[in-house]
Amino acid sequence: MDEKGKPVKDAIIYAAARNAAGYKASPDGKTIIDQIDNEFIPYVIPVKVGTAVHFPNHDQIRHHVYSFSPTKKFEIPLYKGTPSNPVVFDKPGVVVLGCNIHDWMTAYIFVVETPFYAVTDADGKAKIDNLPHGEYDVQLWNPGIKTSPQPVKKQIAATEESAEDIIFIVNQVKILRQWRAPTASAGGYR
Ligand SMILES: [Cu+2]
Repeated sequence: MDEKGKPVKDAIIYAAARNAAGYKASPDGKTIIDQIDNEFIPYVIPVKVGTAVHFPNHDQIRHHVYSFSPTKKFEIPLYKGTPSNPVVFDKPGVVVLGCNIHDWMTAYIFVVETPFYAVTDADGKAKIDNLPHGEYDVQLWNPGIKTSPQPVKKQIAATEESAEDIIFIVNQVKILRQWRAPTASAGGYR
């Protein structure tokens, strides 16, 4: 929740083991950021380092996907359909996506070194399932977070029987999303 107690949607929580040398778990399934009705879906997505992300375009018009973020710079020039090669995110950090044609199209890929993560829903809640035994640092990130003076971090001990509730109070700035995608009722493109 934020300082006023309102739920914070689209926040990523992730748990890093305090003692593990590294995780063997590899990302399961295919990771996709879709383009539907001139928006990226989902708006925020956590992925583990090394994950290949596919960027299919399900619109009838072309999009031009890019990132200038130091974590991963890339672009997929104007295209329709599914590009043959996914993009591999090989460093932890934030990647901000944009589309060269549609300024309002934005999404965030948050690359982490752990496979244990979840994204908060409209109620501001998220649940990390199947955490193996151990001690974890649980951290939170979302696009509007102010991380100073300290990143948000809490320690938990996961055991077989227990589920632990953690509440994060997030100090954040409001993200102004410039424009929405045009809708039929809004009269098309601006
Ligand atoms: Cu576009």
